[in-house]
Amino acid sequence: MTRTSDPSRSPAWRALATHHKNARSLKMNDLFDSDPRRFSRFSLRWREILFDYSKNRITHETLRLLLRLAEEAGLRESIDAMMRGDRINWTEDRAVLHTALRNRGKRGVRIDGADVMVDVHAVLDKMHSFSKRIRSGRWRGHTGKKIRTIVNIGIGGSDLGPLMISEALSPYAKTGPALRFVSNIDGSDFIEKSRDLDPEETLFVVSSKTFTTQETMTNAHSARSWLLRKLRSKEAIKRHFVAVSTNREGVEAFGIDPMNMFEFWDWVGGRYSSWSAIGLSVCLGIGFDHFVDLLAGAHGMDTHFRRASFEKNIPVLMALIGIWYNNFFGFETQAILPYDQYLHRFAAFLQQADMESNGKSVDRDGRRVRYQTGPIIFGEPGTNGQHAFYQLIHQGTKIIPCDFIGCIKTHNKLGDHHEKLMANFFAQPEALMRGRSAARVEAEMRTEGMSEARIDALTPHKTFEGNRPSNTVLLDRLSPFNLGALIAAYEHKVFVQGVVWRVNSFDQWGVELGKVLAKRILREEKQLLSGEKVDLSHHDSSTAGLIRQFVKRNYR
Ligand code: G6Q
Repeated sequence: MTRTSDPSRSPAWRALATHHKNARSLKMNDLFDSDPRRFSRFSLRWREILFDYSKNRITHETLRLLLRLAEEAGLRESIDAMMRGDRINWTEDRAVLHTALRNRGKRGVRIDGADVMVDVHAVLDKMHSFSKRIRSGRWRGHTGKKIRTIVNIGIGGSDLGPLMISEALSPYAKTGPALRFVSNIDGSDFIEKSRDLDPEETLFVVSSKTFTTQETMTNAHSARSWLLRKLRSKEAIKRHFVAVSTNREGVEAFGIDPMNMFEFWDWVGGRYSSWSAIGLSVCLGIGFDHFVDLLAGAHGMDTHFRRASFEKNIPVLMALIGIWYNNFFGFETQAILPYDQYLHRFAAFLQQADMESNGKSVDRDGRRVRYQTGPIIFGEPGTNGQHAFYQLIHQGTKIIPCDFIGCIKTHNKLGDHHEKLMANFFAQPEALMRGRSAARVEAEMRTEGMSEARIDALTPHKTFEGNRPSNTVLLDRLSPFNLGALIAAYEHKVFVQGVVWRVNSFDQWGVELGKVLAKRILREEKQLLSGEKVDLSHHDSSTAGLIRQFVKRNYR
C-alpha cells in the first residue's frame, strides 16, 4: 500500500482528479438509460435499511478509485484502531470507544489493561433499575408524588443526540414520563419549559460530561432555585435531581447524591455520547428495552462497518461519495432531508456530528490541509423543506448533494397522508436527477395554448437542468433498532471522511476561543452595569460599541 501524508498527493487522489475530468460531464440520465440494472448495482440492503446510491454522478470506475483512496488512507487499520481502543483522539490523548457502549456482547475492550466493558455493563444495569423505578412510579418525589416530567439539562453533545432520539422514538414513549430538554443559556428556554411544570412531579437530569459547562450549570442552578422556591427543603434535591457526568466532585458539590450519578468516561466524545448514560433521559422516556434495541441497532451497524467489504459497506460508500463531491466537484454543502416528522431534529443532530467532527483545517501532523474537509450540513424534514429552500437545490447555481431518508411504514396511519408523503419522497430525487429540458417545457406550454412570446419568456425559468445527485435511505420503519443503525451509519461516514482527510474527528478546539472571550466580556458587562468604569480598548471598535450599547440601553 502506498501512503503519503497528504492524501491529495496520493496515487488514488491523482487518479480520481484525472477521472473527474471526464466524469464531471456524466449525465445520470444517460447512466440509467445505458444500464437497466443500475438501481440493483448501486444499492445495498442491510437488514431493514436500503441504501440507494444510484442517483450519483459515479460509475464503477469512480467507485473503484474511491475505494482505492480509502485503502491508501489505511481505513481498515483505522477502523481496527478505533474499535480496539487506541488513543486515536491524539490532541486530547483519548480513546474513542462509543462503539463499546453499544456492544452488549461478552468480549472485553481494554484501555491500559482494564476492561471498560465491566463499567459499561454496570452503568447500563443502573440505568435499567432507575428507569424501572421512575416509570413504574416506585421512585417518588420529595412530597411523595410520582414523577411525570423529566427535564434534561444539557447542551451540545449532551442535548442534541438525546433530544433527536427522544423525538424520533416518541411513538415508543407513550407510557413513560414526558420529556423536555433545556439547553440554551437564554433564560427563556428554562422559563418556557418549566412554566407549566409542577416541581413535585419533575425530575431534572443534569447531563454534562464536564459538569462545568456554563450553559448547563447556569440552567441547573436556576432549576435548583426554582425547585427550592416551591419545595423549600434542600432534601428535595435528592429526589428531583440526578446527574450524568464524568465529574464526581462537581456533581457532589452541586448537591446531587452520588448514588444518583450515572457515570461515563473520557473515551466517550460529547457528540458520540447518546449511547452512554447521556441517553438516560431517552431511556426514561422509552423504557430500557427500547433503549437496548437502539444500542443493538447501532452495534449491528458497527459490525457491518467493521466486517463488510468496503464496496458493500454503507458508511464507507456514503463517505466516499461525499468525498467525490466535496473534493473533486467542489460541492461544499450536503442536505439531510428526512421524510418523517419524527426525524425533525435529525439534521440538527448531524450538523454537530459532522461539522464539529470534520470542520478542521489542520491535519494530524498539524499542517494546514491543501484540500477541502467537512461539508456544510443543513436540512429540514420533508415535505416542509420543499416549500422553503428546495428551489435553490433544484435551480440554484450551487449543487447540493442530498440525502433523502424515509420509512416504508408509518407510525400513524391517517387517510392517505403516508402515500402522499412518500410520493413526494420519491418524486424529489427523481426531479433533481432528471430535470426538465427546455424542449419539453416549451412543448408543454404549447399544448396549453400559450403564446410564443410568453413561451420564450418563461422557458428559461421553467427549465430544470437536472443531474443533481442524491442518496436515498429507505428504512422499513423508524424503530429503535433502525434508528440506532442509521445514526451509527452517519457516525462512521464522518469517521471515514476524517481518516481520508487526515483530521482528528474527535476534538473540537474551534469552540474554545468564543468561550474564553465570552467569559471576559461577561465580567466587563457586569462591571459596566454596576456603574464601574471599564477600559474596552482591547476590543475592536465594533465589539466595544455593541457592549456599550447593551449597557447604556439597559439602564433605560
Ligand atoms: C461534543 C462537544 C460539545 C459538548 C458540550 C457539552 O462533542 O464536546 O458539544 O458535548 O459542550 O459539554 P458537557 O457535556 O461537558 O457539558
